[in-house]
Amino acid sequence: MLYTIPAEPYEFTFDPAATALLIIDMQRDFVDSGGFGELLGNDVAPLRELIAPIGRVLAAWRARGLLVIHTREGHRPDLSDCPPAKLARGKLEIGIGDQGPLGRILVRGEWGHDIVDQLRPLPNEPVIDKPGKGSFYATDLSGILAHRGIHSLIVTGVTTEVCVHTTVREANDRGFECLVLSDCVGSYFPEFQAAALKMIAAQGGIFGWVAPSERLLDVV
Ligand code: C5J
Repeated sequence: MLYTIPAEPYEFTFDPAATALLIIDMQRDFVDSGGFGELLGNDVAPLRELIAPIGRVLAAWRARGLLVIHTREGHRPDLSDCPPAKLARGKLEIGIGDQGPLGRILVRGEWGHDIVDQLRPLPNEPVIDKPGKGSFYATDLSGILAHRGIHSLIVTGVTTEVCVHTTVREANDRGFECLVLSDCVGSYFPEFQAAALKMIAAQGGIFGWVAPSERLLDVV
């Protein structure tokens, strides 16, 4: 059965059975006090505001028995999958792999690397550990989506202009139709949030569609 909801730049039509909810990088390192995001000098409050609306979409999606996929940005403890350029970037005093208040920053298995309690994955929900910003690069996401017959993605998470955008662009080039939920993606920078959302729906939906989560919750 197909559903159609109002969106920018025009209505978004999807088959729930062929659609996955993607929750990108809702990790303590990005949204909690003491995490990497805050150590970089950012205010994490705008990102914490996403937990409630994402939680509502997650609950609705789970209630329908539909596919939920979570991602986490991070690296092996020996950092062998982290490009030296990424490690060096920013000339940071405390950066990837270093000990921070929430454990070693963006290192798999550490407290800060994991997803916030409120959005904790269920055992049947795939968690994609990605070394990059995009969710497709160097991961098995393509295979998981192909095996489930997924061709549309409902995209949520952080940050809008970095990992959300990179993922949506990767997905778009692979033929997926992406709906980005405007109140379920967030940035540390309000001006980036506004521009990043505009860029997705511009030029006839060059990367996809944008709508508030209530439009989706009206139908699922
Ligand atoms: C960043 C992300 N911002 N998940 N990662 O470095 O967007």
